[in-house]
Amino acid sequence: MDIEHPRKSRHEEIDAIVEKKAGGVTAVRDEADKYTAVGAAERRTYANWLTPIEEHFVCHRNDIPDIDADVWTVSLTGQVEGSLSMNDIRDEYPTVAVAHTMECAGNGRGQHRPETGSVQWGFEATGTAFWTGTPVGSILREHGVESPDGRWLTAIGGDPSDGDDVFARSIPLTKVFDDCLLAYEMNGEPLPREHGYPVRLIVPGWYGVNSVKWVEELRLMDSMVVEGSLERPGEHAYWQQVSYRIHPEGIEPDAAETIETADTWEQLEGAVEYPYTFDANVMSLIGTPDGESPVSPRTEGTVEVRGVAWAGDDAVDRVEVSTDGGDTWHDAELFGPEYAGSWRLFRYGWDANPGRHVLLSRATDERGRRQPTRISEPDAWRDALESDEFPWNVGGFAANASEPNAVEVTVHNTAGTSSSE
Ligand SMILES: Nc1nc2c(c(=O)[nH]1)N[C@H]1C(S)=C(S)[C@@H](COP(=O)(O)O)O[C@H]1N2
Ligand SMILES: [Mo]
Repeated sequence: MDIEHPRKSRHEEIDAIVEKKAGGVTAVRDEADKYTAVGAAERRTYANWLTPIEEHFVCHRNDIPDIDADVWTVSLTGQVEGSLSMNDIRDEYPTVAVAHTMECAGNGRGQHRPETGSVQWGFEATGTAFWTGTPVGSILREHGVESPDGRWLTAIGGDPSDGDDVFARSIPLTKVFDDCLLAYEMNGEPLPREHGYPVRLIVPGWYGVNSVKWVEELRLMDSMVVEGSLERPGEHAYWQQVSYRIHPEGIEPDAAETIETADTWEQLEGAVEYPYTFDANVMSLIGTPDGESPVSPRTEGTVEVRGVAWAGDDAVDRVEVSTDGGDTWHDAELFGPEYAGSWRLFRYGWDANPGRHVLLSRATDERGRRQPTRISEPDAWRDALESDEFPWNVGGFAANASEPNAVEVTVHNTAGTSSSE
């Protein structure tokens, strides 16, 4: 889908968000000029567990809708029927708060060579927030839906489309019953407009695209959304079946009604021919040192290397740090808050010598899957995995290679000497 005349308001919207977030985020290059995309402004965001709203990335395709929460409703359609006001959502059901590491499936796209189109994210399109809201499972049970039965729930955004596509994403009902929520608060604040006000879906541990903002309809179906699934005009399945799929150049993936596994890595390993971006692949980022200024060891002689590591629905089992560009690796210690679907902090006491060093981190999840070293050449496709590489793909999705996220650090003084930092 090509939009030939991007709207002027794209830039106004980006400028307004950057200004509102007061230096916490910056605009990200988008050649096609189609997205509102801002990312964490500094690597240091990834030295802390909770991402403040002002440092949390924003990504969406359409204009932010102007919504009056007093009259907004979420309709239940398909195999379930109902209509919920914001008061219903807030007052008629249990309230939960979940920690969720949200990563845009396009995070790391800018690391693909040759470049792929769209938003050139480095590593800044990820963050962890607390989201407060109502379990979608409670709403569905109250409306007579007893069990998943292999079905799917399609969430539809109320954002006006600038083409004729509808922003609709389908989530397996098992996942919905497990832990999905309709969120109306972020880090204890009312949901900001750009993050989905007044209500959004949160799919814990899954790529950001699944967490539909400005939700206006939840449709219970036997299959994922395909063209013709919805009772409304427009293109229904673009965001599910065309975009956000992982495939090599020159391929137009077929639309599937259902798939065996939503685990993105399992799909990449061959379970699905052209994978859908659902749960997040194992990934890690160093937050400090951030490479912006030289560091000096603490009195006992070490520099603390600190960062975050996550693995979607899976737990992080291990994080290793290299301080010599990947030649040797050392186990880091995991610490801090531990919640399903959100990242862990890690730290490593680095015995640092003066000079310039290249620092890397790589995480392994509880299933033994480790971040690959680099992104492959364009034609490798799946074979890349066997050479410890992530398959270059034309949409630049789900990349989790360690090397492109390296940080170059200068160490000034050795232990015991005074520092003027
Ligand atoms: N309705 C709607 N929901 C959306 C989008 C969108 O364009 N429209 N973008 C998705 C994508 S691609 C991402 S990465 C996340 C980003 O959420 P955030 O802006 O709150 O960080 O929202 C998702 N939800
Ligand atoms: Mo995204």
